[in-house]
Amino acid sequence: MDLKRKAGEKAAKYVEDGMIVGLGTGSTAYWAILKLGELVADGLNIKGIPTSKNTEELAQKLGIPMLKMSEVNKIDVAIDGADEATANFALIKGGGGALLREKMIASIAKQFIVVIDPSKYVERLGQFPLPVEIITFGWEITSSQISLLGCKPILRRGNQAPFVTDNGNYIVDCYFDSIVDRDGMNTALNSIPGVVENGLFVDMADVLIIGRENGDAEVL
Ligand code: ABF
Repeated sequence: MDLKRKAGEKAAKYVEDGMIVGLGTGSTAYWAILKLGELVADGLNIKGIPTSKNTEELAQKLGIPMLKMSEVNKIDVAIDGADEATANFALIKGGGGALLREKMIASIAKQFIVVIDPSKYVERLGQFPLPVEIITFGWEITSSQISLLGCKPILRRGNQAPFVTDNGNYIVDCYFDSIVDRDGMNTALNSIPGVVENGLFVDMADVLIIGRENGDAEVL
């Protein structure tokens, strides 16, 4: 079985009847949402909070009832992917462009479950460029301020035009050699005027599930 699928379906097992579930974005969280769709069809009573418009469309197609973020103040379980994850559950997220809503949902989840394939499991964060969501106004200035933190920010583009997030903002993908002080970097980035949020998720994940070739997915 596909390693992403193994991880995603394993995560779906953490969801119980009556829960409010954060539904992540990306091709690994996809499998958890697909499994939840099957369980809902079999009578599981849950409400989903999607982290992106793409996920909202998928959940809608699957018949998973949803709530708006404004209708909840707590989430029981959030299931989402990541671009990099370390043994102490530090994450880089945002390759899918949904990091702001993902971080908001992860921050109010009682249990935040991250699902990855083995290629995302790294010794140290930073090989993957760190996505940073910034407002469009004066984005060049914001980007140059970010570069002073020791990285090379590149405006994310989709077929020539700048990529625009579900929140109407831009993303710069920031190339660091490596990110040692994750807490410090998270704070430094978010204190730059014009930065909305960044893809460093530090001390947020509760469970890390890795799809493995042999046997069941590994749960850390
Ligand atoms: C999303 O999942 C993003 O935060 C992250 O970039 C992406 C990983 O995608 P995939 O699971 O497709 O590798 O939550």
